[in-house]
Amino acid sequence: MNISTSQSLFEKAQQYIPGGVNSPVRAFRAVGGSPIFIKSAKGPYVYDEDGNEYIELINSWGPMILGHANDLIQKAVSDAIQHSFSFGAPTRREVEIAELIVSMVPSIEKVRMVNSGTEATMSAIRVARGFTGRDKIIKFEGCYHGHGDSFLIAAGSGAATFGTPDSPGVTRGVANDTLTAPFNDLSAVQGLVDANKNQIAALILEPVVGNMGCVLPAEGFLEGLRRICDEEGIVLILDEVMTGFRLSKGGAQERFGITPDLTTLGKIIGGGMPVGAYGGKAEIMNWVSPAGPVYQAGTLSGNPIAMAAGLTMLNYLNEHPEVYSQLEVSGNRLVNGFKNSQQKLGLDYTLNHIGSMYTLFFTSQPVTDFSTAKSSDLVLFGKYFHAMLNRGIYMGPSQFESMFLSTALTDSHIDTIIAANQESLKEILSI
Ligand code: KE4
Repeated sequence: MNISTSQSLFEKAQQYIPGGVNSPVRAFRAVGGSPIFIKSAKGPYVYDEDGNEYIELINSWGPMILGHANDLIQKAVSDAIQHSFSFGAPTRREVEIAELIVSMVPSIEKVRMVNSGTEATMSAIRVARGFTGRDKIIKFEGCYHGHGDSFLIAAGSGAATFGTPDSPGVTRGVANDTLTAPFNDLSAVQGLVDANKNQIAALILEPVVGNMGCVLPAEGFLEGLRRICDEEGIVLILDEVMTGFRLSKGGAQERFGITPDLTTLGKIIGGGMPVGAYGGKAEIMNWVSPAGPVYQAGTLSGNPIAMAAGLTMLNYLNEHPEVYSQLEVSGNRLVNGFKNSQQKLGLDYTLNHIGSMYTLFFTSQPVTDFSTAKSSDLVLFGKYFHAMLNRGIYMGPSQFESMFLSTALTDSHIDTIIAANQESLKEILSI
């Protein structure tokens, strides 16, 4: 496959941009080789600068749940830009999207728009600290909540990919206020809580983890966290930047029947434009400036163009619940196809899946937390990634990521992915 234009662009990019990319995981460091530069996308396809077509499973790391260049969202954005781009003043669409989010996610009584998932999670723990008057937070090893200092402790996603789960530049003071526990380990959480009585402001987690690869909550885990937070006056924050509006209309919290105190959102909420949000109980959110004393602000928060995209996306998902049943069918079709191939080839790699999220781990251990995710053979994953890429399937370039399906994938696309998976496994294992 000719990727010479991408290669020359990457050469040039590295002269001006750290690592040649504006977000580390894009650099293919974990899988080797030179990243492909995307020129355009439509539906289930992305096209690189050399004209190669790929069926894609990244979907911009989650936002493109309806596929790329969705006609409705494109029209909403092109209509909105006729009226300029940004005012730094309140606009109608911000009220409309807030009202819609509150109706779609019952635990959210008030919501604040920001520009990224990182801003959402940073702000959520700040308001939790302000509301409780406490300093410490609990996060889980392998969970990723963006690049805010408090979260770059045992972080997942790109931080795990590059072996910097504890990034330089994060001060000891900040690190001391972040306690970590293994995902799915309730007793470890109880231990931290007992050892830090009345000091823990918030507990934050991805209810279904995407950022150590896809890892599901064990039976009773989420309920146990809710109980502990209720007993201890700890703010339970579900980071649904990835799962929000993906695992159901109301996100993972609706699917698993858990009511958090705060929720963070991103990705799908912007329809591909830079949007994040945090929201939850009014008694907590009313601590956010200017209603309350916890300061948080943003020049482009609620940007009218981004709101046009996000509002169109959320309205569509709200009015077409069949999107979720379609994604369940697609996810099951893909995973059953992968499992059939593994059976045929006598393999037993772990395949974690829920709805339109999945990860094939190159380990035969059940993957239930970060340490078991790290038992995967990363070299083999790198070979698999390139074998799939060479067959026109564009996956996330890291073992510690979830793949995402969109409604633009037909059965034929899914069957093509299944066939490419089987051929790729045979190639890299020489079977
Ligand atoms: P952003 O700041 O990247 O918009 O969101 C941070 C974030 C917060 N919470 C969760 C659960 C997330 O998954 C993310 C970002 N996800 C990664 C993908 N694993 C973004 C991809 C990247 O870093 O380039």
